[in-house]
Amino acid sequence: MDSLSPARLDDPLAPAREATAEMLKERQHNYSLPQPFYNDERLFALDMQEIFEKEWLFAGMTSEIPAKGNFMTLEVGDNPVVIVRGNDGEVHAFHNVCRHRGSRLCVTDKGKVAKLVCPYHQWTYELDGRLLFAGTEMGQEFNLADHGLKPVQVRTGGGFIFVSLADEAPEIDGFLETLDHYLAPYDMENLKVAVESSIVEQCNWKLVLENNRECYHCNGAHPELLNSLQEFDDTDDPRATPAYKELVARKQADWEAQCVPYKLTRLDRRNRLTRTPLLDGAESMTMDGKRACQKLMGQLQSADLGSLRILHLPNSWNHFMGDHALVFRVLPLGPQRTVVTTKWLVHKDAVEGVDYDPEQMRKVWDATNDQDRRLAEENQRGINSKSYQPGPYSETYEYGVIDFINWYSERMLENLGHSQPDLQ
Ligand code: 3BY
Ligand code: FES
Ligand code: FE
Repeated sequence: MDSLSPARLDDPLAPAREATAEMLKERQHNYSLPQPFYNDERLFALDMQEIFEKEWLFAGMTSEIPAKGNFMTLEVGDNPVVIVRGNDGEVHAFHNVCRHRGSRLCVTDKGKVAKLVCPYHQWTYELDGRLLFAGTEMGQEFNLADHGLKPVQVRTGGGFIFVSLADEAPEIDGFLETLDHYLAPYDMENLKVAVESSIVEQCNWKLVLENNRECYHCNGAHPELLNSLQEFDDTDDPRATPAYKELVARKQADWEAQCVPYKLTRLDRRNRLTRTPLLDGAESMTMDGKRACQKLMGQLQSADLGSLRILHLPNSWNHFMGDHALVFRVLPLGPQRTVVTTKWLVHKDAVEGVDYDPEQMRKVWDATNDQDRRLAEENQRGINSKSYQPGPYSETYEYGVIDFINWYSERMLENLGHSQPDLQ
């Protein structure tokens, strides 16, 4: 090994690794995390190395790259990634880094190319990552075959694309099969993005997830969302009322008859799927509860399908209604900066201005995202105070947050080479 290889240098994060493991072992269960988890540079670097570079991350939808040469890009911390539909029709992913001098290769969010051509000196790669052309000036010894793009692991299921920068990524087959099953009615290859938004939140990524995992704040914060959303999504929720349970039983009988999957499924503690009714009478998450797109997704005959909710830790939650779907992707930018991308999906043959008005469709979640951004940013500002100390989560209202923090803590400890102390 080269004597200057980073593996031979001291790990500058070594003290932070030990301190992090100690804090996690000693943390008070069912309490928010100590301050450094939300604002420290070293903790952020560990989150990127140990969580975001090791887990499967939601990247986008297969319908966004329908034809060969269609690509999309994303940044996992410092790691640019490109996902491309190959000549073989398969989805490939690579480090978006040229093998010449390391320039970023694809510089737009999305596009379509015949080959991947580096903007710097025009080295040219096939869609499967092979280097095809490097000019005539690289000398006799130069071997194209040694300079292909570095692959990134990629898997698809139910129209979702996941990437992992890990050498050995966690098992994901069960989740992909479950997604195929739940999303079969939506004909996921035949969707399109009707609206897309990316907002940068001035807060740690875990505060975005924590906020999303509870509806304790909904009454105070989300008047538009509560025109259609039930505050809980599970009949086992300690707050579920008899009226909610009766509504669920009625709707589940309808869904059963329509062969639409609905059962609550949890996999590997990272993934949770469930179909839950919206407020009685509402068929979509819109200001008035009416459908936002007249053409339903897939072959669906009814829009009265509630919302199929899909959670994928660490970086995605989703809502699928009958007329449109919402997919959410969270990517950390810094210890106190996170980008949240939301896409509104409709049937690819739905016609803008005829079947749907994007301005109407986006209203509820534009408002909700902005409200959640403010809440998470205020949460961050208070946490940065020298007076902050971890506070207790409610076991009835915030069990989703408890689950997320327990999962995070367990993954982090395991990846740091420690095991999680028993959760009482
Ligand atoms: O609807 C959601 O995606 C989450 C869950 C509860 C509140 N929040 C807006
Ligand atoms: Fe890509 Fe030179 S860095 S061709
Ligand atoms: Fe919210």
